[in-house]
Amino acid sequence: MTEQSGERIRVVLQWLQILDNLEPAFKEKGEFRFRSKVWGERKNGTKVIQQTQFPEKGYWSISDHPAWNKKDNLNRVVFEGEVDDHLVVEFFGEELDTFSRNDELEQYRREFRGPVGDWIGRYAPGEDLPDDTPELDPESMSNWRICYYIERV
Ligand SMILES: [Ca+2]
Ligand SMILES: [Ca+2]
Ligand SMILES: [Ca+2]
Repeated sequence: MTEQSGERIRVVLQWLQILDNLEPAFKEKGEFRFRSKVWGERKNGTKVIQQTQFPEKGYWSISDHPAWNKKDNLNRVVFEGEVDDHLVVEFFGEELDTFSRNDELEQYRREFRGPVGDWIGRYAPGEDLPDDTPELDPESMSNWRICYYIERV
């Protein structure tokens, strides 16, 4: 039996943007921590899964002021590996609070199926629904937005 070989890809987070800092109105910045979970089922029945956490230590102070609420140029590789015809990209974010439970950002999840070539590209707010309702784009969530790309390695 020959080993069926998949395609090697990389998923890279480019930027994220906070629309609601999940803090009381007088507080300009929230303390954010993020993680990603990217996984796929292989044709041989196994699963590939890679999880990352960022920042590696502590948190990022991010404002939700429209002028400076973006963490740009992250270029963070959240997955690099071989896949066949299935991939799920998930991002999670939480805002740390000292005296109460941390607040959670809306969870991001997007599932890709079929030929890998169909997924290669950039995923950002706006490009799925360019005309009418950009707020319904999957990368544009209720309290944050993300942009990443999937590329062949
Ligand atoms: Ca909070
Ligand atoms: Ca806080
Ligand atoms: Ca999009």
